[in-house]
Amino acid sequence: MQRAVDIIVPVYNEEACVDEFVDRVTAVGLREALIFVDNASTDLTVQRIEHHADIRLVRHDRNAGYGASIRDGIAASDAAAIVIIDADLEYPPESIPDLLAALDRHPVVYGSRFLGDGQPDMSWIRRCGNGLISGVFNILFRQATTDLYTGMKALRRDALDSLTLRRDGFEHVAEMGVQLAQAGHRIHEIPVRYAPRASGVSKMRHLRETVTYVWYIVTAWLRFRVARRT
Ligand SMILES: Nc1nc2c(ncn2[C@@H]2O[C@H](COP(=O)(O)OP(=O)(O)OP(=O)(O)O)[C@@H](O)[C@H]2O)c(=O)[nH]1
Ligand SMILES: [Mg+2]
Repeated sequence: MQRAVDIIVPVYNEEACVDEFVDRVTAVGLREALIFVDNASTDLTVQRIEHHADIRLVRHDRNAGYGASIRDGIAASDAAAIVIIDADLEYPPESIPDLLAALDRHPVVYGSRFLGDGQPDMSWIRRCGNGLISGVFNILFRQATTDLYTGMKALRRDALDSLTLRRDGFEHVAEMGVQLAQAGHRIHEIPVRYAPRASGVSKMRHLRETVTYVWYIVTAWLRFRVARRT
């Protein structure tokens, strides 16, 4: 029987977060929906996941990138809907039911860090980078997102089926947003409470990443315009 939902969790060197993450997803009654995708972690992440013998795990034998992890998680699922959520507990697993509730009315629901009361605990450079990425995306693809680069979202199968994802790295996020918009989906957002990672090490170079993603969005828009004219 088709599952109602699978929760895809990309994970790379997050040994400190796995147990708490599993406990918190279990507490909201969604443990059996979990699919971890390990991206060739070099710490004890895999052992921590395998300790929970009932939980599904997809493994990469080399670090294939965040986008490749999401693709492989999607390929491992035939559920009617998927949730994608980072493993590092920056996004609360307790908000997954809220995403799923909104999915009843919208095929695509993103959890926005910028819609709640007050501003998230985030440096100004990250805040500006996020604003720039979402702003450029909104203007070019006629959307109204506040947080395109959120690490927490949910998609119904009809929206998933409109995607042909190819990007291996974090530009996957821009690729998914662009393809959803091109397929005519409106990205609906709900507020999620964001807390910067309390454990593990940040691997992001945010300024460089922002330029890369904005460039991806602009060139995708140009290609889309050219394709529509020919
Ligand atoms: N950085 C990184 N994360 C990966 C990779 N593969 C999977 N992940 C997971 O993807 C999720 C998002 O990655 P993060 O490094 O937390 O990205 P971020 O939230 O923008 O950056 P931080 O501020 O460091 O938390 C986490 O659950 C990672 O464990 C990878 O190759 N690199
Ligand atoms: Mg993170």
